Amino acid sequence: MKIIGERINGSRTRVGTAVSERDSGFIQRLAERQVEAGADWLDVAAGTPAAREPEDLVWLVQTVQEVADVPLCLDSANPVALAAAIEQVQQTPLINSISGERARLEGILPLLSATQCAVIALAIDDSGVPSGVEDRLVAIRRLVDELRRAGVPDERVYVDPLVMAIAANTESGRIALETMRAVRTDFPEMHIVSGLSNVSFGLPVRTLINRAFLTLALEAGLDTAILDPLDRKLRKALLAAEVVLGRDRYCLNYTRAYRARLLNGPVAKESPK
Ligand code: THG
Repeated sequence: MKIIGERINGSRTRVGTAVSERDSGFIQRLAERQVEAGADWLDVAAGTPAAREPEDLVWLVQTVQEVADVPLCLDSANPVALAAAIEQVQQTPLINSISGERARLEGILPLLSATQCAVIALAIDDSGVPSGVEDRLVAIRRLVDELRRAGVPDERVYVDPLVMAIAANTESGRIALETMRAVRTDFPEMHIVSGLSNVSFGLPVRTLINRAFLTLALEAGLDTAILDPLDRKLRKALLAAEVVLGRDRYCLNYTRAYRARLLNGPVAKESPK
């Protein structure tokens, strides 16, 4: 399982302030802590109006790269901001994201053809997020056709089935999971990615729902998640689920985490040599 650290997102109040005040120390601490906690990519989202976004995203990319040695996940729907950010990256980034919406497709496809960037492909088109599994697969297949025609190899595509709030529709969890299974079967070379927080929106104790969803999604084919790597309980649920699914060779990650005291509270000190 690969992790995209989600915390550097300008839609969060504190991060939005740091972006507008150019508080590089705050952003860099967030970057360092997420990498230490195991993030494989850092998501960067400026969350500012389109006119400001290119400049803000470029600042975020430069600021984060001064302290973090992982690739970035460039989180924007704006092709101008994405193109400017791509010019600055030190490692091949993941573009977050493209969709079947015409304007976005036409703006972002050329960036993919011209570079080695990987891309997150959202199950959404000009008529919105399709409601059922079959409709969602139709949208995904159309988008996959466009990506393949543009010469983007399947292994560079991360399909995001877009999980919706269960509080709004009790079928939302099941629809996302079934979409994942179908994508895994139909496009075995592609990756499957998802954010976790939408699923629990509007319910109490959201982290509990997020953990249940993550565990089930892993089994359904999720290989990459956009989440908060600093959330200890989520990390523990993930480590345990990977052991159960046989995806942790020799249970090495799990036992390492145990020895690093990440799984339980403090344990007795080892006796001195
Ligand atoms: N798929 C893709 N990209 C995504 C998402 C997705 N990018 C954005 C989002 N979803 C994932 N990123 C975040 C970043 C921060 C928070 C949640 C998701 C967050 N949320 C607080 C909460 O949920 O309680 C509230 C915000 C705040 O603190 O103000 O922190 O699904 N491809």
